[in-house]
Order: sequence, then structure tokens, then C-alpha cells
Amino acid sequence: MEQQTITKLDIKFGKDVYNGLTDFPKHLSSKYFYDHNGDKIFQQIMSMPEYYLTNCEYNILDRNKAPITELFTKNTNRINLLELGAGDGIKTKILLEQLSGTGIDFKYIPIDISQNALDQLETSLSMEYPTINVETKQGTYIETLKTIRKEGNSKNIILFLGSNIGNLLHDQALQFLSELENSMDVDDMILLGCDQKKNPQTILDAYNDPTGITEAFNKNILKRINSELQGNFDLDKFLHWETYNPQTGTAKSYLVSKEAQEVHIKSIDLVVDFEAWETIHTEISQKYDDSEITNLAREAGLKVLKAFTDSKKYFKNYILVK
Ligand code: AVJ
Repeated sequence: MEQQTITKLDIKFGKDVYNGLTDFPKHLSSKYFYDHNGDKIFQQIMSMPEYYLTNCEYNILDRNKAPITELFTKNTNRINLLELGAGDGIKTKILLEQLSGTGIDFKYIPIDISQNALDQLETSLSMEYPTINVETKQGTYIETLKTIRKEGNSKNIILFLGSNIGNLLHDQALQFLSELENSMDVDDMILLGCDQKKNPQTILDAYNDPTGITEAFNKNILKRINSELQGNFDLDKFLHWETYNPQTGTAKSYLVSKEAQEVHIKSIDLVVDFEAWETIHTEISQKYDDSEITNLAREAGLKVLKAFTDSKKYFKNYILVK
């Protein structure tokens, strides 16, 4: 067998898995869904009819690209478009194309933890929009943001789309927005995509598709533990379970052990015992309303300048400023 090099990331993954599976109740972080396989499954999720989020945001950006980019380019002749967790960039391309038409001097700076995702994005952009100035940055969001120096009167626009903020607990979201605020000058802006509270059934359906794509996504974390940490999870012995609490707006994903079982994870030297029907909590997907976003922004030292939504008010994109 090929010699595997152990990277800093493997060590962090191992530690987090160890801590999560020895805690009570057990948990694992959704940030570990996204390896090459997880990225592919997430692409499938985005094209499922039940997963309304991507389409809604696409339509919001497409219908409002003129006023949005007008706000971006106000009082400046040069902008940096910084995107946190760029993914495939399909939604961002709407804004890039619109900005190209304005003749403003701009640079697109996608920031992602995955070099692979950035390489793919760079290739597709260079084919579709060869004249756009792109500079990819590999790293974690806040640390990378801090390294970006502005020149002259350039303005930073931070894109945080897709309701990715929903994966954070309230305190983490607040901390995150405060750190963004800290990196901003007066004219800088955030374009934040937030999934909204709605009929609870619509939300449950988005995270509970009958074809099992979301189940495979959730279980990908077990698959990664098996391949990267020498675990022996039997994926068929767990089921995917989704809950939504309409009072708090929190959707939660779990993996539920169908029977009492013992799992070995060799590289972190761990034996994990599961009772029958014991859970591993894997993800939260927070849903918001306007007053929650207004309060969250205010607590972080920001204010809502404008909000854009779709006809059903399923999803909103907020412009936040200092
Ligand atoms: C990428 C975090 C926005 O929470 O809706 C999709 C991930 N999880 N289906 C979400 C996800 C299950 C998604 N985000």
C-alpha cells in the first residue's frame, strides 16, 4: 500500500472526531461533509427539486443584479469581490457578469479551504470570462480576509451566500459577523444569503429527500472516518434523521444507530459504543427572519442596508454595512 502522509488537517479531523464521539450526546461537525465525494453529493443536493435554497438565491441575484451591483459600486471606482466558500460559483457568475458590464475595475477573490474547489472554479472562470481578474486564496475565511490589503480607494465586498451562515450556532454566527465587521472599512459591504422561516414541512422536505441523496451526504462523514482514520463504520447500520423546530428555526441532522454496536477507529485508537437508537448530531441549518438578522447584525456592529427576496419569501439576501 502507498505510504500516506499525515497532514495537519488529518490531525485536526482525528481530534474533532475523537472529541465528538466521546462526548455525550455524540456529535460530529458538518464542515467534514465536504471532501471530493461530499462536494459531488452537495452538487446533487443543489439540483434536487426539494432543495429550494439554491434556486431561490439564484433567482434573487438574477432579478436584482442591477440594484445589487449598483450598491457595490457606489462611491468607488474599484472593488474587491471576496467570496467566502465559493463552491461552483454559479450564483456569483451572475454578479461577475453584471459587474463586467459596468466597466468598473474589479477583482474577484474566492476564498476556500479546498484548493481543489478553487482550481476548478478558476478553470471554469478562465473559460467563460477570460477577461475577469481572479485571484484565488486557499485558507480559512477570517485568517485569509486579514491578509487582503486594499489599494487606494478600493472597496471590499464580502459575499457569504447559500445560507452557509446557517451551519453556525447563534454565538458562532455572531462571533463570525463581528470578525467580518472588524475587517471592514466604512464603505465595505457584506452580501449575506439567509434561508428564511417558512412552512416547517417545506424545510423538512429539503433535508429529507426520498432518493437518499441527503442521507448519503450525512453519512459521508462516516465514510471519511473509515477511509481517513481507519474506521469500520457500517453505513447501513445508521439512518438519517431530520428535525425542524419552527419556534427556534433550527433544522438538525442526525445519524441514528439502528442497533447496539461497537465501532473501531484505528488511527485515533478509539472504540465507540452505540446503544440501539443512539444519535450522532451532525449538522444545524438555521432559518431566520428579518428581526433575527437585524438583531444579529446590530450585535455585530453592523446594520441591514437592504434586503432582497423571492416571490415566496423563502430566501433573503441582505446587504450589511457598518
Ligand atoms: C451548504 C450549509 C447551506 O445547510 O442547507 C444541504 C448544507 N445539508 N443539505 C444547508 C446541506 C443538507 C447546506 N449549506
